[in-house]
Amino acid sequence: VEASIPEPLREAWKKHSASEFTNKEEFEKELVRHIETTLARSLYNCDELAAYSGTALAFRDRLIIEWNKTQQRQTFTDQKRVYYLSLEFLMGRALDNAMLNVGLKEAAREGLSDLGFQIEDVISQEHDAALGNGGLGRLAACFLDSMATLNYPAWGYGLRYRYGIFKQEIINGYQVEIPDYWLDNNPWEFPRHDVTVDIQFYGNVKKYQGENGKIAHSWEDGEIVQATAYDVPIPGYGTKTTNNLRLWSSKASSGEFDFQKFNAGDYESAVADQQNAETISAVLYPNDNLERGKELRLKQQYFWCAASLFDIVRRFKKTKRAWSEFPDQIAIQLNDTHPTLAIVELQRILIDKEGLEWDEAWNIVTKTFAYTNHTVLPEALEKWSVPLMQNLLPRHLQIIYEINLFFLQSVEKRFPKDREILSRVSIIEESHPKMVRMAYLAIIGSHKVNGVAELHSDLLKTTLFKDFVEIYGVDRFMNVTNGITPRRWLHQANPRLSALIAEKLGSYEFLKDLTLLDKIEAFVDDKAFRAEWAEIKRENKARLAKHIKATTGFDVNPNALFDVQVKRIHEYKRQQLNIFGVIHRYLTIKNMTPEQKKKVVPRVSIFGGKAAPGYWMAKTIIHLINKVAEVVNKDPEVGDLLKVIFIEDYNVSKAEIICPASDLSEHISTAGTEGSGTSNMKFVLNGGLIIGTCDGANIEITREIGEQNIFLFGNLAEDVEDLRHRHFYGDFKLDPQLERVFNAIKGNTFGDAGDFSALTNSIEEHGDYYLVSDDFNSYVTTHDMVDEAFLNQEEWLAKSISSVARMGFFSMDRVTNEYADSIWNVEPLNIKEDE
Ligand code: F55
Repeated sequence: VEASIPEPLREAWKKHSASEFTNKEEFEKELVRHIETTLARSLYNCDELAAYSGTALAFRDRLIIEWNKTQQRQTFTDQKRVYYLSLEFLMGRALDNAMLNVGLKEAAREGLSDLGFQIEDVISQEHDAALGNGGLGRLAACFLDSMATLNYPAWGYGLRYRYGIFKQEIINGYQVEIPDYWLDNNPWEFPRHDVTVDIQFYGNVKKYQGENGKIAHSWEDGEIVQATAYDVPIPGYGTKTTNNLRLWSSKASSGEFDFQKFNAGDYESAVADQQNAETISAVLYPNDNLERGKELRLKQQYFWCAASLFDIVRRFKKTKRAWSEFPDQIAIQLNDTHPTLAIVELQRILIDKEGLEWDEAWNIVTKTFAYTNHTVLPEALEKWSVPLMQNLLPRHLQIIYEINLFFLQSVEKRFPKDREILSRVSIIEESHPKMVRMAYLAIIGSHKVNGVAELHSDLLKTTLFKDFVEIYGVDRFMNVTNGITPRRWLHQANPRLSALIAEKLGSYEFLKDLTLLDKIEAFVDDKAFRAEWAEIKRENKARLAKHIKATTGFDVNPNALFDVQVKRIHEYKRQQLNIFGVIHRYLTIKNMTPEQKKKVVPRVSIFGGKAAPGYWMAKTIIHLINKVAEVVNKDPEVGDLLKVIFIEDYNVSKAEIICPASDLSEHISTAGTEGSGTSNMKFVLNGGLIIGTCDGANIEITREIGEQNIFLFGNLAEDVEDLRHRHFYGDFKLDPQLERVFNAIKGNTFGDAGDFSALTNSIEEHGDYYLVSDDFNSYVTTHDMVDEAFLNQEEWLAKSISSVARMGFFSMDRVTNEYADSIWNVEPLNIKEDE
């Protein structure tokens, strides 16, 4: 408040307030100004990178102006805000998105062209912001886009990793990981060196007599690490709302601690402390759906939760409201269990720092938080060892025990005869060492828990969280099926398709209300429309073919059926099923007469995705794909009939090229294992058909687009347990067609069979946990039906068009409104145009 300019001086101030460029001429002026001053370059040394930086700076100025206004407006109206806590934000590139959102991409295209640059080349200079692993991180990014577009007052909170997800190179068929240092020259972040929080670790807890004679606790000594805020503006599409993403960076606290060391001449040890502190925000853990219980990961979680909570509470306290109003002003969404310590931290602040009674504080906490679960895989459920937590966060562990005590007492009261239930639902698992079950803590500390697709949410209620449904009632548990932002995943990735749709519908309004897409179904028989639709797909395939040629050296035929599986490599996602299917196809072609070959539909099987660096089976799958590619792609007997491509370093910007270019994409997880999947939605929205299991959101996609428009196969979730059980008791017979595939592998067709024995053994010898053999026949038969369908291009086109028409449900805007209405209870902040 002291920093505010006094009222009488504000006129002078306002006269010079920054203004925004609104057309090509003004854009060019800003661009040249930034290149010549901010970047200290000139027309004699302006390369594409400088053109990118200049363009980004010009658009950044526009975002900053609206960002400041949005934040002022949100502070002034002081209505309820949402805070989205996520350890991952998989943002991808920002410039193209910013240009489209403010509606000045065409002005920039022409301006850049006047000055000697092609906008596409300029855009592609930008380094992806890859602060995430996969679907969970990308969902967080889609949330930010929708929350801004729908004018919700919302902030994201995350960590500012120095290294995002590693870059993947394929060398001799193996994945090699390269660190992703992405921060140099990032114009999209703003350091807030005045917004810092001291975060405590280790130390011990002292009990003392409070003022009123009550026992109180204080957490003393230990180490202090400083959190510094870095803010990133998040523009909405076609709105002035520009929200904030706040990322925390760690460094040694500039307190007395290291000061003493410096004075004592212990320079080296002071620097070591410095580096130690910086390590906290150094690197994103590259595991998806696997939690490994590392101390540094727990430090990251607490560092980020504590900094964010301090910030949120500080902002709330400025309003001078009563504590009881906290949940009316603030909703906090937990993206998985990674931020669960925020629940404990808020309880600690309220009782230890603010002097509230336990019950009053706990009531506030549970009304504030809600938790989203993304997986039922047991290896992905977070558990932290009690000794580890005792050492790092002694006061938090006490509070967790206290939460557990009150919880178990209430359970005991309600189920007095059930002795078993207490150990089943206890936050503390009685193992050696004891473990804190973070998902249970998250449920107990939240008022709403949601899964991310119908089947997934049902499985949560009937298996993983069954006891909690009994305890709290079914109303605490709900489903919100995931979605995607149509801005990035249709308009930005596939501008021609977006333009064609806009032409038919009369405007781009569908980008704000995706259900309007249903109006294009009327054109499904329109010849010119169909031809245009087909031509756009062809062009997008040609663009991908060009990328494949440039990066792998392989030529692929754009008229072939492009069959794509791009996602993190995981046994449950079953890329092994896909590559075995490819080998099956290869062997089948090799056995054909020339006459038979003429009837084969040419295919390009395209794979992409990263394996967690320590996940050997996933790395073996990548290796096999690359070895199969080597053999198949140079086999003259096969020629154009089959090509196998592994696209290196799959990320958000590559997805923007790949999604619009698929004819068919694969979403083939073992039934019951994929929470939702979101790339399935991206592919269908871009006019691709999909082959998939009855899993995750595939089920709802089928319901929306119709069974005739999707290729479903495989066993159902309800039969999985029984099949696994039977395998375990020796009732297993390898599918005969899969046996032929395995024989080829074992005969060294794709190099040393020993390299792949872990993979074949997992199926033949170790119970085929993911049911690859059980689903194989159904899988290859369904692929035959795909070929058959592709032969009838007119039918295929009709499927493509009517599927897109029915995808409105999967807009992230629908998702965001559902969270807002049924979990957060927040309203949009509507802004007038002239404000
Ligand atoms: C990352 C770290 C840990 Cl410790 C655990 C999980 C992850 C992770 O990346 N999970 C993830 O991406 N989950 C996915 O979330 C998507 C969005 O809800 C779902 O669509 C997808 O099914 C699910 O696997």
